[in-house]
Amino acid sequence: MIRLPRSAPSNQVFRGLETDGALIVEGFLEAEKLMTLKAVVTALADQHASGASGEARFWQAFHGSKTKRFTGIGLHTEIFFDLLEDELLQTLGDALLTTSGSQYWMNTCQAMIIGPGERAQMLHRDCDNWSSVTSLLWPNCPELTFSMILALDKVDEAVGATRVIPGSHLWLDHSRIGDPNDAEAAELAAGDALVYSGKVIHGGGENQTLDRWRWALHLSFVVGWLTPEEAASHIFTREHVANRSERTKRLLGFSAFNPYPARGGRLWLKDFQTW
Ligand SMILES: O=C(O)CCC(=O)C(=O)O
Repeated sequence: MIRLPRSAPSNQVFRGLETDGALIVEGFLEAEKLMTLKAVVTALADQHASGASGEARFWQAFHGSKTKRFTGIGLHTEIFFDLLEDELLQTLGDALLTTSGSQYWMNTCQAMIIGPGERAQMLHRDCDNWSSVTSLLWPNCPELTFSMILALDKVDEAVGATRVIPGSHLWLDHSRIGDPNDAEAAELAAGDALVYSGKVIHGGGENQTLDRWRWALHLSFVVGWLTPEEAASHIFTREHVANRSERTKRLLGFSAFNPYPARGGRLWLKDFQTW
């Protein structure tokens, strides 16, 4: 898998995504912020049980019965907002997600803490969250979403590193879901990030350990004309975003969608007005 230092020019990262569909950015988050973020997520994890409670069987299996997942990280730390403003993520988002419309949302930001004994997650493409679009347009589907998995601690294969099939974003057959034997574990040092296209086949790894958790944070973005996974504007209040940038407001759903220069109507309006 391609590995680039955080200092690499963003066009190299972009090219890596184009060729492989996924790559590792080493040292994505600086040590001090990483320590704070890890402390916040660890404290929150204590308040969350493993498994997807009260959900349909598919989601129980998809999320993992021994895995803790939770959102709303930005209610507890400013570092969430720093990530939204991150220069590299902004450059990638602008390059990848604005070809089919001028704006995009945060899709979700969630802790993904894979517990000891968890089975490997099924391989999948994140863009199939919107499968009614992907199944119609594949293989000519625009990029709908891209994601980052940020390691809050060392993430090795044994603990459940994300498994990726590099190049699978270019497969012509949408029904081809890949062979787990072809997947590579994206091993990360604390602070490294796996960045990947919504089209690339991947899945959380099996946690083969008896007592180690896979500490990671997922952050993803989605084009502005689709509904994001997480209803951020129902999690954060107007006060949370009042003094923040237009970008952050837009990412979290506190701003209308204007499709200019692509064709299409304005969306997410208030009484026919953009806001
Ligand atoms: O936990 C991981 O490494 C990946 C999880 C994932 O791909 C997902 O839940 O969509």
